[in-house]
Formats: sequence, C-alpha cells, structure tokens
Amino acid sequence: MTLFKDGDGFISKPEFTAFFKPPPPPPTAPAAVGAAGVAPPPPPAAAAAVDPSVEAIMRIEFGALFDAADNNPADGHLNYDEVKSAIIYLSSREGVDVSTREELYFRSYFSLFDENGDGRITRDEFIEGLIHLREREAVVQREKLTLEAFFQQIDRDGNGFLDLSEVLHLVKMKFPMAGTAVAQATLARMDLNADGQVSKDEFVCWGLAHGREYNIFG
Ligand SMILES: [Ca+2]
Ligand SMILES: [Ca+2]
Ligand SMILES: [Ca+2]
Ligand SMILES: [Ca+2]
Repeated sequence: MTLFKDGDGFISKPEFTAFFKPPPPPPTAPAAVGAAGVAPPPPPAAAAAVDPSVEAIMRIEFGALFDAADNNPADGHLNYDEVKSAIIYLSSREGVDVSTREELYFRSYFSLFDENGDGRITRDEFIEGLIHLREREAVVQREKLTLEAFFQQIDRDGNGFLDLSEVLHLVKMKFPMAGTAVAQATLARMDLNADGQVSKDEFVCWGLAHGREYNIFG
C-alpha cells in the first residue's frame, strides 16, 4: 500500500483515508508476567514523556508511513527524496505546507533520523526519530502551558501585557539586586514586535529559551 497510490505526487482524500484506517493491534504484545521467579523487564525510561499505549500506536503508524515512503526506490531504506516526501506529507496532515522550504530544512530532518550517519534511513531510525520529535513536541507543549499560567501571575495588573515594572519583578526573581536597566534590557529581548510591552506570545517565546534559568518549570 502506498500513500501516493496513483503516483501523481499528491495525496487525494481517498488515498489518505485508505492509508489511515484504524491501526491493527501491536504485533508483539509485551509479556505481562515473566516466567516463575523472573521479574518482567522494567519499562523503557523514554516512556515517561509519551503514554506507552499512545507510543505503541505511533510506532505502528510511523512504520506504515515508512513503508509508504519507501517507494523511490523501494529498497528498505529511505533516501533524501523519500524523507523529504514523508516530511511534506506529515506536515500537510497538520495543515502546514512545507513543500517550498529550503533544502536545509529537510536536511536537518534527514540528519536527525540518520542516527548512524550512513546516509540512509532504516525503518528503526525513521520510527525512533519521529517518536523523539513527538516527545520533544510534548515537552514543549507542557512548557507552553506552564509559561501561559506563569504569565497570568506576573501580569500583575492583568492587562494582558507585561510592562517595565512587571518585567522588573520577574528579573528580581533571578537577580534580586537588579534595577530598571536590567529590566529594560530583558524587556527589549522579549519584545519581538518592539511595541514597548510584552504580549503573552512574546513571553512564551522568551520563556521556552530562558524559562529554565528562572526556574519557571519547577
Ligand atoms: Ca527507498
Ligand atoms: Ca542510517
Ligand atoms: Ca500588565
Ligand atoms: Ca511586544
């Protein structure tokens, strides 16, 4: 089965629907109990970020995606062009058209997947790479929620923006002796559209890079 069934390079709705019918049960269900006296193996540490049952479904989905993408040629590996097509397809599922992005964009995915650096992507490399990306997205999503909640606290007058005095309070959390000049410099870095105040979105962007320094994530 292939996503690009009629080979026109586009995925029509019937092709899309045919491909994403409900996934079959996992091929190898882990043994619930070990042999007598033998403890079952501990769950993998990476399972913490993504629900294990969700991860199992993702593995099946990404495996099917690999099989569909491995078509040019179908040789059990993905080359650059095949990876590029897969990324374009995955993004289109999320409503984002990346087909006109620069080569660098797709190369960065390719090297992320190519764990052993041999210039081709195995099925395992592809699946692990996508799982890793999903885990990272899940972390970012959690951090965004934390930052949004934190923003409400530091927006003391509740007008939806941080002004200089509110940023000063924030800066003093990390540098108790900081004065207006430090707050001004911090505000300038946060203020992406340079309108003199910090919106929630601007704060979230800043916080994803610097929130850890301020112990915002606990
Ligand atoms: Ca191939
Ligand atoms: Ca490889
Ligand atoms: Ca405010
Ligand atoms: Ca602003």
